Amino acid sequence: MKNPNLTLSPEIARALNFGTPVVALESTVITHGLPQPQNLELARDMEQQVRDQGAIPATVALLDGEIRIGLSDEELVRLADAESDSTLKVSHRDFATAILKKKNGGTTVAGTMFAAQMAGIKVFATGGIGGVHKESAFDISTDLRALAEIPMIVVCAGAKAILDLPATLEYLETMGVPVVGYQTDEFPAFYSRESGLNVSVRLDSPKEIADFAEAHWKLGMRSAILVTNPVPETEAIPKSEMEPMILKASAEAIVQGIHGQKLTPFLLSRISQLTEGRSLRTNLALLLNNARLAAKISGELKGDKKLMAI
Ligand code: PSU
Ligand code: MN
Repeated sequence: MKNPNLTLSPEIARALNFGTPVVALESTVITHGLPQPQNLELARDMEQQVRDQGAIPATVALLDGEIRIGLSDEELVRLADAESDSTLKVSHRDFATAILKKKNGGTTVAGTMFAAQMAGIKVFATGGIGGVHKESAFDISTDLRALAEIPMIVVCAGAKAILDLPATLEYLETMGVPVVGYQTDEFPAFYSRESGLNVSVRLDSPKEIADFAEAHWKLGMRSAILVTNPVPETEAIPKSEMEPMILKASAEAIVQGIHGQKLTPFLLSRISQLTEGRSLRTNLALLLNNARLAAKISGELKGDKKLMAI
């Protein structure tokens, strides 16, 4: 049954009807993850990367309390220009708040997966997923629950290195979420290509990833496939250089009592300051890289009606 709070842009509705490849894109990165004006440029560039690979970008967000799939350029500007304090960061439990209060909001990985699933989209590109935080054992991102429950291919550059990566991977294993390394055996750590941790399977082409997802879902599995795509070498920052910055930002968050939804945006912007913008450039590069790979994977799923009907 169609959800009255869900609105697809005409382009996305058409693409989904005709089986044209569609890639969902998140919007917390626009509203809370990146500074202005890089957030708007990035939103536009990610959409362009998807189009360049022959797929249609579906940026997901809340506008005036409506769940929107596929935004116009004007709408992207509205989201990017809004004060982050007046815009919600929308994960599972925040949708009803946004709807009731007619708010604008950026959807997190979990929120984007939830909405994209309602529209029947199977591939999604983001930067880095949320996970288990180091600052508090109980701060576990809803992203992990969404990955356990929503059948979708999620392309990321690993989990943000600000997280407890071993604990995050253990959680994904417990929940039966395959962690695919794209052309790598090692789980990438967002800013860095290395983490010292293993993925559950290495796959070397978009076609292999599409086939893997199909095999997983045909067994009756309902989880997402997490595809980890290391940031391009030219933009990567070695783990040894990132670690002291991460420790410093994390210690500051504890001293300042920052927790809950505000923690991830605080850590990202503090690390960007500490690296004098270098980590921001890395963040932008990996987002674009993930949009490209997601679009290629969506092309390999094209026309598979059985799969689209899951
Ligand atoms: N990766 C980024 N920038 C971001 C995020 C991830 O490079 O802004 C966002 C994603 O939307 C992710 C969210 O879902 O942070 C996780 O937030 P939390 O840890 O509060 O669940
Ligand atoms: Mn959290």
